[in-house]
Amino acid sequence: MKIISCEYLVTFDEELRVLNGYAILYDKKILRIEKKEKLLKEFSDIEVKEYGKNTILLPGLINTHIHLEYISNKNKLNYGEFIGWLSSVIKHRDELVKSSIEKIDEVLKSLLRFGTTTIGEISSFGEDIDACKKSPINVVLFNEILGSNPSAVDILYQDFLQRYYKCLSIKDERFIPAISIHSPYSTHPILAKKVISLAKEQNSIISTHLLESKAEREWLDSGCGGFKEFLQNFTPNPKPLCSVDEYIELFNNTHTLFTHLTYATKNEIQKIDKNFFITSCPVSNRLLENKKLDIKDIKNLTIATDGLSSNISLNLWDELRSAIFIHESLDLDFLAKKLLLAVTKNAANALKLKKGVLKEGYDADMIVVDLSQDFEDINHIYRWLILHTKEAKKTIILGEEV
Ligand code: MCF
Ligand code: FE
Repeated sequence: MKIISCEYLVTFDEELRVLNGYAILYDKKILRIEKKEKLLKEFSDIEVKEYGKNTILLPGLINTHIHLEYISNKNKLNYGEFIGWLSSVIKHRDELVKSSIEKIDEVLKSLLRFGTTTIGEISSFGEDIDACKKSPINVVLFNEILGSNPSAVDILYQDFLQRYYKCLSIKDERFIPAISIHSPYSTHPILAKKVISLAKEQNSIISTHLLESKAEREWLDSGCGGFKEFLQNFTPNPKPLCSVDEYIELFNNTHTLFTHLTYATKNEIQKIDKNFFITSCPVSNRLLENKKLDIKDIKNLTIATDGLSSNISLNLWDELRSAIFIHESLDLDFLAKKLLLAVTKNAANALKLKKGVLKEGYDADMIVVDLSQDFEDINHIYRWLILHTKEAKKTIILGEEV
């Protein structure tokens, strides 16, 4: 058992309490949150980490959607329009993945420095599994499946199963296998249904991309537009594999994160928000199609970076700062609080983890941030955190400093 204290504790508990002069007693879990003096008196002989003025203790950040197999991308991929980007991914995929693999260890270390303690990794090829397993970071590894050709379903499913079962065999408290169904334009419903029934059997969570481009909207609604031309490269006379409603329905009674939704209607967003989780990647959406999701009323919102395939940084603090400027019509303090909840408490719920809140019984995943200046008004703490934080002074995962 150890004790940690900072000037402020930003808890993200039910009342969103910000505590001053408190400390936390923890081992792998948060055991107690009490006034500092009281804990120090009661536990006089255990290790105490006291951080001084202007320091803030908060739950470790959770990035629910990231693609580590694409981290070597800088300027290979086309931005501005989705089909152009997708074509460039297909063109450069092999070289990008090959050169990314050797960098994953270093990037995971950098995430820990930033204060990210958990990631939802979208794993397209399984080349990220070993590095994720080795790292002290918590990983929910979403094994991706895609393929629109019904005659290839069996081969694709077998390849997916191999990766998924490899993950199951090395599962532990920090490495949790999950499933990613790429998208409605790339994945045949037969394949999607197969893995959804496996997800139900295994109680596994699912992640999927949906409605992130005008072309995807047009394609699913009417079978025309940019996707028709694009898909003709792979199939003669392509037709949409399902409608938006049919796609969403496939996921009924599953625990699923829907990512992007920038071209979803208000109605679709409400329906998804009621039954599932929504991940927004503001920078990725800015770069790929310059469209933002209206996040104001979304309840089950998580914010993520996506990969360096569509971002310039995997630092969640950078993403939150960008989101402040992208969602310029929202009140600063309302937005800052919403964004921080989206990378702590909501993100933990979305990944089905008992994390993201400083509360007794929750995992001791915590970060210390130093704002190095007295607060004029503690009510603005969320905005100052986002505007000024670049990395954590200390990162703790399951009670261990990393
Ligand atoms: O989230 C972004 C944009 N939307 C879709 N896919 C990806 C993103 N970043 C990387 N990807 C990957 C995806 O996992 O790109 C490939 C998939 O493997 C596109 S389909 C050939
Ligand atoms: Fe993605």
